[in-house]
Amino acid sequence: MTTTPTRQRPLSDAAFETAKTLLPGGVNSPVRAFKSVGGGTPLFLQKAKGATITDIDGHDYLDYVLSWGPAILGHAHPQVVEAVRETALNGLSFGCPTVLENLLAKAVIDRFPAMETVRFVSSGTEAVMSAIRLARAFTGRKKLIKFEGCYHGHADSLLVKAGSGVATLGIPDSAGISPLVAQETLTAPFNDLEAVMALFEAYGDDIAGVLIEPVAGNMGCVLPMNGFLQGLREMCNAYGSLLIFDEVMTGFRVHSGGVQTLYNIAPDITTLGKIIGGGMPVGAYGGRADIMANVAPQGTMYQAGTLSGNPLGMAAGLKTLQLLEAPNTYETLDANAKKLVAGMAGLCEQFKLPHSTQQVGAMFSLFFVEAPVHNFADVCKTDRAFFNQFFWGMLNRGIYLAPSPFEASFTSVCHQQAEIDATLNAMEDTLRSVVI
Ligand code: HOZ
Repeated sequence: MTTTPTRQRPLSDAAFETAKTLLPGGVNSPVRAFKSVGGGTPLFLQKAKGATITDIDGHDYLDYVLSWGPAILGHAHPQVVEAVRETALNGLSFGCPTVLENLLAKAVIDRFPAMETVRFVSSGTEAVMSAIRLARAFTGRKKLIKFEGCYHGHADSLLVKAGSGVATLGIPDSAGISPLVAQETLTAPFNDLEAVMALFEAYGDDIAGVLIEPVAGNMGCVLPMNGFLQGLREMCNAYGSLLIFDEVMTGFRVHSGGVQTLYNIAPDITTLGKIIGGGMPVGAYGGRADIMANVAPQGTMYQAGTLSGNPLGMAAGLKTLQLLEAPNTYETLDANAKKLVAGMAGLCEQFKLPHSTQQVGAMFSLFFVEAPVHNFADVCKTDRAFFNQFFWGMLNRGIYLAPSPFEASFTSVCHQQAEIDATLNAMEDTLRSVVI
């Protein structure tokens, strides 16, 4: 048995103590605080380049969080940074239309054929919040179906049985939300078409939309079973409800055209975020032109934003989408992620650990549960104490995995054979130290 190395991080410890006096919990977004892995000082970063992040104590880590998804080209890609720099020289924000918005809109529509027109906003939360308002405006109905363990940002009606930080912190439903709002959100287990059918039978005439992460990423990475997404499409058609794919995490990550292209299912509305901004704050929602025609000023569904379509976000997003068009990008991302996940599964077998791996394109999860994992209840069978030991063992060996079983991990074009080997070596060493 080896001993677990511990990285001393005195500057990070001090920064976190200061942060706790200034910010609730010391952070600006809950999962960053590492409460999910038993607390301790989170990473305080100084810089990032390619697949590597560097903390303020000077330690390097191979990064599988990648800013929670956007950094698919690796951190600080020189051409993305240059696009932002050049754009910034002409002004940071105008609150007026720019040609850059047309260019990014065209790039998105070209890749997502179900998005006939698109509206840019500043975050994934804003995109989904607007999409459900649009679904209600278009159908004249109130209720929404979402899935247990899916997270769609922090809008009131979506913090019901949500994943990500809400699941991590064990908060069933956020405080501060009117029961009147929450009662319009119906929930079903992921991958359970019968449960969705029961909701349609009970409330069908009042269901505005079905909202789903078509590959879940906020309860860890959980794939849809064969026929599940198609079944949702058919039920929405039968009841006149809109199918809304939240591809904030999966858009441009699992395929240039998202899960909907990979599985050939056309949603009515799509939401995007993360990669679409290339590291800058950008979100988007879009869909069928007759639905989008309801958005103001063309229609009466109001939604606005001072920083919407801001030039820096448009420039970073556009350059990122262009660079992702390089030949074989997605094939290589998928092949490398498969190698990594196969290596992880092999080590779990070697150490006789219950495990289930899920991966699609450049996102994956390793669950310490007996296979299969199809929904939130399955993910909740994770041995949390073991997960924590594993997470810290990896971090202390320079590998930063998602700090919660309820988050997916990500790879980038910079995660190649050398990075995979280093990760698997660290994992073997970690398992030697934590598996008794
Ligand atoms: N909602 C993100 C995870 N699914 C976390 C965002 C952050 O902390 O930056």
